[in-house]
Amino acid sequence: MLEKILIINTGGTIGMVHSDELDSSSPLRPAKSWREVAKNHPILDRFPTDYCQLETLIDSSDMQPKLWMDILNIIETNYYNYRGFVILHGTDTMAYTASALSFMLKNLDKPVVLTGSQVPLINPRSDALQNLITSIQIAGNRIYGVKNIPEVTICFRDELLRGNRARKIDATNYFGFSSPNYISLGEIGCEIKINNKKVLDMPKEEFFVDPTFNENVISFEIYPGFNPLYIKTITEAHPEIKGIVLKTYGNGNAPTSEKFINILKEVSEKNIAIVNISQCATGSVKMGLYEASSALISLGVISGHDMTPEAAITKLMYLLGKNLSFLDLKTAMENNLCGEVSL
Ligand code: ASN
Repeated sequence: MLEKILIINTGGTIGMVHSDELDSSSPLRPAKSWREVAKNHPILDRFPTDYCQLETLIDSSDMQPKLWMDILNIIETNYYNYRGFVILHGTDTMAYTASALSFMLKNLDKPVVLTGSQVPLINPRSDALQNLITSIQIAGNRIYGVKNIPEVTICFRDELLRGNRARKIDATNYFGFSSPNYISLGEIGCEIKINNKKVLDMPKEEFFVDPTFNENVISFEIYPGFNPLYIKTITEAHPEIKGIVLKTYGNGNAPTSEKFINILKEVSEKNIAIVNISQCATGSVKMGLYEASSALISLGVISGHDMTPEAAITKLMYLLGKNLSFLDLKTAMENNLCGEVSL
């Protein structure tokens, strides 16, 4: 039985130090090495882990699809040597990385748990230690009596969330993340209680990495006064753009003006996929429920249903990388790939 968990460090607050060691109000930057920050926590040596890190540790604001490929490479190379994987990651873009990995790690049959913290591990009041140790225990599953969770998850504070359903919702408080349209996979209190019925089934086929990706996607959030000409101008100036994620109102409603509709028509005639997701924190796009979304249906706008923006953007990038026909792209986008959407 494989005992060990591989910790993959990408950076983030969890391993940060103050740029001026003597000034605790100076900006935080990633430490050069994990040892530097973990040395005061010998308890971490008690867990059966190996450690590796990206070439450069980053604030997750610098996360890039290229680094997702590096993470995928590490997982692929080490997949059969470890019980599970814990990815240390900054909270700012953790939900994007979790979503992207969920689409590209196919037939995952072991846990990939992302975690980080709101306060660096070196700070005495940090939330890092609890988040890290719980993540190691979840990734180590049977060793610690936790069910095997064959998914990409985010473990933060007192919840285990499906990665492609999670959002960073708080920049200050320790709970940090939520999964607005899907129930938590687990509650983390004195015990770790897994909501078994909500966890993805074990895959029947063999694991593989599917790293197709086309990042030429742009996202627009509409608001009263939004000038649709911006969509036209930007897509004309950048013909490489292949997909738009449009954050609309409520159930997927958008302005009905001729100007707005005509511009979307022009854009979709250029084979740019337009995905409709809601600005609301919870609930789903239901095009056709109101007249204010009926025209979008006839333009071939794709429904993002109740996907998070992070899931919709990374799923679109992933599917665009496959050079599908428009119809196949629309079908794949509107259907469930790995638990990211409720139908
Ligand atoms: N800026 C940090 C990051 O995303 C925030 C954090 O990790 N709490 O890397």
